[in-house]
Amino acid sequence: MTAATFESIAPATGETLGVFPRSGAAEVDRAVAAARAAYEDWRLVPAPERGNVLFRFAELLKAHKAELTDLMTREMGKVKAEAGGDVQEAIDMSYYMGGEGRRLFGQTTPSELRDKFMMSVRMPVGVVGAITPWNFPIAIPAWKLCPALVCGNTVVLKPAEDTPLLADRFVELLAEAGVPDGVVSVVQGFGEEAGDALVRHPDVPVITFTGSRETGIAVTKAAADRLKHVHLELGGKNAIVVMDDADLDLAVEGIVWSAFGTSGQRCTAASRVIVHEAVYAELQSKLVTAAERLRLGPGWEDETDVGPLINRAALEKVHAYTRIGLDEGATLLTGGEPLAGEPGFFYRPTVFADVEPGMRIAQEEIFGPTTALIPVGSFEDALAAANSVEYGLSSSIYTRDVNRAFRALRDLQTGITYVNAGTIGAEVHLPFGGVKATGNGHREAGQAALDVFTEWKSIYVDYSGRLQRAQIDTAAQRPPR
Ligand code: UN1
Repeated sequence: MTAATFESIAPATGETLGVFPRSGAAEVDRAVAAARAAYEDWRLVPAPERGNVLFRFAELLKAHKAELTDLMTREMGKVKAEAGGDVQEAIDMSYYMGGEGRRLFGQTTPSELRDKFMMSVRMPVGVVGAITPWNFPIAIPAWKLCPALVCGNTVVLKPAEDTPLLADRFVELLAEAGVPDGVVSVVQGFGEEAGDALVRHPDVPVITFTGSRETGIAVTKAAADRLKHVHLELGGKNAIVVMDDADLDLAVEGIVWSAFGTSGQRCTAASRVIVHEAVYAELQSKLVTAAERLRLGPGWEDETDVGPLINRAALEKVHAYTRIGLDEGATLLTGGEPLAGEPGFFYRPTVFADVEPGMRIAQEEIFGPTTALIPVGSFEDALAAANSVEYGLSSSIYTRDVNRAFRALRDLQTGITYVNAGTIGAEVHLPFGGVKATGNGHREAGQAALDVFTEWKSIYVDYSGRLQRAQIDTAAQRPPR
C-alpha cells in the first residue's frame, strides 16, 4: 500500500473533509486482478438477477438520498436542489438499467437456408476501467457502472480526486445492494497515476472516460497500443440561440439555469448565447438583472442559488478567461470577479456582451459561470455561429416558428438539441453525448450505452443434419420451375 495520501477539500469553506490513499499502479493491479477473477462468475449470473441488484441499488440510493445530497453540497459544492437531482439521476439510471436485465435485446433473422436458425446476442467485454469527473459525482458513476454491470462486466472505478468521499459511498451502497466482492472496486487518486495505470492495464479492455478534451486524447493514445474500446465524453461550448420571435422571459430563465446552474460546471452548460439583434438590447438587460439577483453561498443553505467552483485552480482558470475576454475587446456586463471576503471558491455569475464568434471566450470551454452574448442578424448567421466551435454536445433554440425550430434541430451540429428550453437537463433514457470534439461516436445513457459495454456475437444453428453451404447451396432451396 502506498503511504501517499490526498485530501478532500470542501469548496465552500476550504476545510478538509477526509484523507484518502493516493493509489498508483500497484493498487490498480490489485483491483484489476480482483475484477478479472470476479468476472468469471459475474458474466454467468443471469442478466435479470444482475438487474435485480441494480433495483436494490436504486432503492438504497433513494433511502440515502438526503445523506448523499448533503454530502454533495459539502464535498462538490453544488446547491441542494441540484445535488438531489444528481442523486435522482443515478436512481433513474439504476432503475432503467435494472430493467435492461430483462431485455438486452439482440436480433433474430431468418436464414437463407432451410432448417437453420440465426441470432445475435450481446456479450460482456470484461473488466471496465471507468474514470469519472467531480461535477456529477454520483450520477456519472451510475451512468457508467449501471450499464457496465447489467451487461455482465466487472468494473474498476477511478473517481475524480475532488470527490473521493462520494465515490466511496457510491461503491459501499453497490456492495450493500448485493454486488459481489471484486465486481466493483474503487482506486482513489490522480489521473496521471491511478488513471493512467488503469488506461494502460493489459487486462482492462474497455475504458469509459468523462473529462476534458485534452485528457480524452491522451487516454485514446494510451489505450491505442492494446486496441482498447474507448468511450469518451468530453467538453462542450454549448449555445442557446434566441430568435427575434422568442418568448424573452422564458429564454432568460433558460439561460440563467443553463449558464449558472452548477456554477456553469456542466459539460452541457450554456457558455454562449447567440441573439438576434432585434431583441439583443432587451435580452441583455433582462439577463443582467436576473444574473445579479442570484445569491452565492454554500450549497447546503436553502437561500443559495449558485455554489462555489470546485477548487482554487478552477477559480483561477475562470478568472483568467475574464481577463482574456476583456483583452479581446468583449464588454463585461456583470460579474467578472471572485466573491470578496469568502474563504470558498466563489465566482460571480459573469456575462460578456459584444462577443465575436471567433473570440477565445466564445470558442474554449471555461467550465464556470461565464456566458458570452453574440449578436447576429439572421437565423442563418445564428446557426453558423453556433456551429463554429470544435465541440458539439448540446444546443438550444428559442423561437415560436416551427419551421425554424425543425431546421435548427436538423442543422445544429450537436448530439443534443433543445427547443424552447436551455442546454442542460438530459434524461437517462435517451442517448447522451456529442459530435465533433465532444466524443468519439459513442453515447452513454439510453439503449446506446449498451453498445459501449458489450460485443455482438452472431450465432448460427444448423438443424438440418447435413452440410449446408451458405451463399452456395441457396439455389437448391428454390422450388423447381
Ligand atoms: C455533465 O455535465 O457532464 O444534461 C453531465 C445535463 C445533466 C448531465 C450533465 N443531466 O445537464
